[in-house]
Amino acid sequence: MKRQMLVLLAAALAMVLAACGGQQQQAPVGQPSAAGTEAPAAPADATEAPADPAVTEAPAEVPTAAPAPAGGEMAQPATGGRLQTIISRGTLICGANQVLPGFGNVDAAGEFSGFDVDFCRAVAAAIFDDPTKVEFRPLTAAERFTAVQTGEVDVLIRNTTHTLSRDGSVGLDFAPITFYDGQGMMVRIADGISTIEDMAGARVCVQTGTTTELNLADNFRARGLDFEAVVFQDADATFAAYDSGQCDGFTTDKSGLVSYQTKANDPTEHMILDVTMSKEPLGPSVLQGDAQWADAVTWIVFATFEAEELGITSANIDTFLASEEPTIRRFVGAEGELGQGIGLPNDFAARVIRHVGNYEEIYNRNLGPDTPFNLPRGQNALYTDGGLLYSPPFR
Ligand SMILES: N[C@@H](CCC(=O)N[C@@H](CS)C(=O)NCC(=O)O)C(=O)O
Repeated sequence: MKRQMLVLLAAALAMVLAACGGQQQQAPVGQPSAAGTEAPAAPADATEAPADPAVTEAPAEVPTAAPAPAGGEMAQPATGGRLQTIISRGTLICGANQVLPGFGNVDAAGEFSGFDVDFCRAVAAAIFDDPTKVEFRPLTAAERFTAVQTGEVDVLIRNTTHTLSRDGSVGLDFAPITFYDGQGMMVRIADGISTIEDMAGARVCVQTGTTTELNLADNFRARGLDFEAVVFQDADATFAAYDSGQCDGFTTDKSGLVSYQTKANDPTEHMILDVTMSKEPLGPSVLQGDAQWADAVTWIVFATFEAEELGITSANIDTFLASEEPTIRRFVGAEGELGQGIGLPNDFAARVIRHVGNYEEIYNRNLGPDTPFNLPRGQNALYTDGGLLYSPPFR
């Protein structure tokens, strides 16, 4: 009965989205945006996503008998939820970025790579014991929330800031923050700009459908400065306009600035101001109302933090499998049934670490000293190293 109601609600939601086009309004290219009026990321009606947990939370039911994949125990989701859909399909569909080297990028051969992309692979590894069982769905800033709302993607892992409105009216549930970021500003060194205060009357290139657009207006208004936002729907077009001299500044998350600087005609001509214009905590999100699926993604992320804290890596994970230490035994699934409680195999964390690595490995592979970005860990260090990453106990 509850499931029937859920199906009806989902169908009604899909019809509303289809009727509305499910898209943001096209921002006029090259026009200043009305200050502080970022189009809502979702059609107004989509904000009525079913939120009654009594209706939408999957009850803990008998595990289904889906065929076990080669390599181990099958995830045991409650029937009917997103996790069951993914297992039946045999692949995870991950909403990703395709234009942001270091975070989410696609090469000429169609191969995706990046920090966010590795978290997609971690989720696939936990479910299928195979990090390749993931289909990447490239999404622009404007497209991303509709893709979650309509169920086109199972999870969105694409430099997306956790905000109240996205958690609330847009209808998402966020997993833990994987990258603590903040908005920054890129300018040409030759222009002699060293602070935002030097930018009175500046033209700033910014992508619509982002927190960036709103923060830009807030920051300049708070300083009493005039500016002209030159708004684009497309990220590469936004940067190209700046790079070709149409704007005095280009603003986005600092991670995005570092990434885009590598794409500039001459990266050495640009600098990133020493200012943080906002908090941009980036993390994976799923459609609100499927508590089990949200829990699964949440604990897959935590597993990468916990492994780093425990010193468990992709290279040494197998030496930990026979550990006598209770904390380790629970983490690798040698003891207890922690995975089962969230619909995953008990060794889900070991799978993630074996195939994709712990947080430090994921970070260094994509953003660390051996990459063009060489981003210091900063707030993205473990709490034991003065950062903000902290996993609750695996018990
Ligand atoms: N974190 C911000 C900004 C994320 C964002 O979409 N940034 C742009 C500029 S770097 C981007 O990745 N665009 C890629 C695209 O739309 O294809 C948000 O969640 O709104």
